[in-house]
Amino acid sequence: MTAHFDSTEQTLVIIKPDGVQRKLVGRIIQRFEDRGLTIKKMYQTMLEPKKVQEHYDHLKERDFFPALIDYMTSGPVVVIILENKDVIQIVRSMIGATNPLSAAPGTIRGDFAVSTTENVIHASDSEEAAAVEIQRFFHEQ
Ligand code: IDP
Ligand code: MG
Repeated sequence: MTAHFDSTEQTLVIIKPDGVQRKLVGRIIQRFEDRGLTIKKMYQTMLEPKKVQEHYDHLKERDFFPALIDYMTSGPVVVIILENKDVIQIVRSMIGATNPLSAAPGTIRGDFAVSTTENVIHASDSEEAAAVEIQRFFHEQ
């Protein structure tokens, strides 16, 4: 195994329906390219409720879960694999906190979102999550 292979990591990003509807796709991708990250794969689709339920399984007991599923299936999303050394942590820091009160200005959520639910973007939060999510959203590609 080469050092280059060892140092390369992938993460899964979803530009959520509000991001696509508000025509933020170009500006969000620009941020990733400006940072130097590599876009490996990308497509636009309408998500099936079943796939969103799977994706947010860790939240299924929460009262906002039905609203979250409705929101995520309300319009097209853009699904992206980004690649770079340490890309999972880099992208999490670029998207900002889930709570809009904590999402720092300069982050994607801090610049484009004021809602806890409709917060423009998803990104994998660990190596384990990234592997599962890439398989979930790209196994047919
Ligand atoms: P993350 O997207 O920052 O990783 P998670 O806790 O994994 O945050 O939650 C997944 C998504 O569920 C959030 O991005 C947001 O759309 C929604 N969500 C999370 N917590 C809340 C909440 O307290 N109220 C409403 N929606 C929430
Ligand atoms: Mg999460």
